[in-house]
Amino acid sequence: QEYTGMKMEVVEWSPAAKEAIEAKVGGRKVYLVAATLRPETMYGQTNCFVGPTLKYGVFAANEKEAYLCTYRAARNMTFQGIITPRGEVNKLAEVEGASLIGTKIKAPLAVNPEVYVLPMESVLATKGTGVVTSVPSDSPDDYQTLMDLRKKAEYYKIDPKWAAIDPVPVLSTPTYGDLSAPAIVKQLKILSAKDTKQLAEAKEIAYKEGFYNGTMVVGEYKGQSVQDAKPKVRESLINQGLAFAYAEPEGLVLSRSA
Ligand code: ZZB
Repeated sequence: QEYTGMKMEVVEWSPAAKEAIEAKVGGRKVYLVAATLRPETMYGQTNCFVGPTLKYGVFAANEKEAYLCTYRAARNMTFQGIITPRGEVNKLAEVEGASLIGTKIKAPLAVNPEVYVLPMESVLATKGTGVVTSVPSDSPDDYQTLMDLRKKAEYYKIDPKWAAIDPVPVLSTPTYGDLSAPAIVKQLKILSAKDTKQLAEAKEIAYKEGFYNGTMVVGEYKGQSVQDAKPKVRESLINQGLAFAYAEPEGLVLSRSA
C-alpha cells in the first residue's frame, strides 16, 4: 500500500501528553503522522483519531523533527529514508493514545487548519501509522465516530469543542452529493460506530463513488475529477514538505529487511 504520510504539527499538547513528551524531544518539532489513501480529501479534515489503548512513540526523524506514530511504522520509515539513519529507531518518548486526546494539531490543506485529537476504538495498530486523519464528509467511519463522540462527549471524556467542526464538502458525486459519507450512513441506516459490518460496506461504496464519479468542489483542483486531482494533491503536499510517501511493506518484505 502506498500511503501519504500527513505531517500534523503539534500546536498544543494535552496536559497528559505534555507531561510525557515535551521535555524529552530535545527541542524538536513534533508531528503526528497520519497515513491516508485519500490525499485529495485533506481539505475536509475536521479532527484526527488515535486508538485510546494503543501505544505510540515519538521518534527522532532528524535533529529538528520527531514523528509520533506506532513503533512498527517508525521502523518501516527507517527503511524508506523517511527517518535516518537507515534501520535505526531512536525513540524519544512513549505515550498511550488516551493521553493524546485533546492535543491541538495543524491539518495541512484543511479548510479548518487546526484540529483536535480524538479517540477511535477501531484504529488498528497493524496498519498505517496508527494515526488516522478524519474526513467525515467522505469517510463513513470518521463520520459515524464523530457523531458518536458528539452524542456522548461526557462518556468519552472529551470537551465538546474538540468535536465541533462539521463535515466540509470536498467532492461531489451524482448519487450522493457533496457529503457522501453522511448520505451513505443514512441510506444504510447505520446508527453507531459499532455497526462495523455496514460501515465496511459504506466505506466500499464511498471509495468507489468518490474515485470514479467524484468532482472536486474545493481547492486548487476544483472542477477536476477526483481521479485527476488525487495524484496532483499528493505531489503538491509532498513538494511543500507537508507530507511524505509511506509504503506499507508486505509480510515478505518485512521479514527480509529484519
Ligand atoms: C483519510 C480518508 C478520507 C480516508 C476518506 C478514507 C476516506 P483501507 O482502504 O482499509 O486500507 N486508516 C489508516 N490507517 C488506519 C488504521 N491504522 N486503522 C484504521 N483506519 C486506518 O483504508 C485506508 C484508510 O483507512 C485511510 O485513508 C485512513 O482513512 C484509514 F474520505 O484517510 B483515510 C471511504 C474511505 N474514505
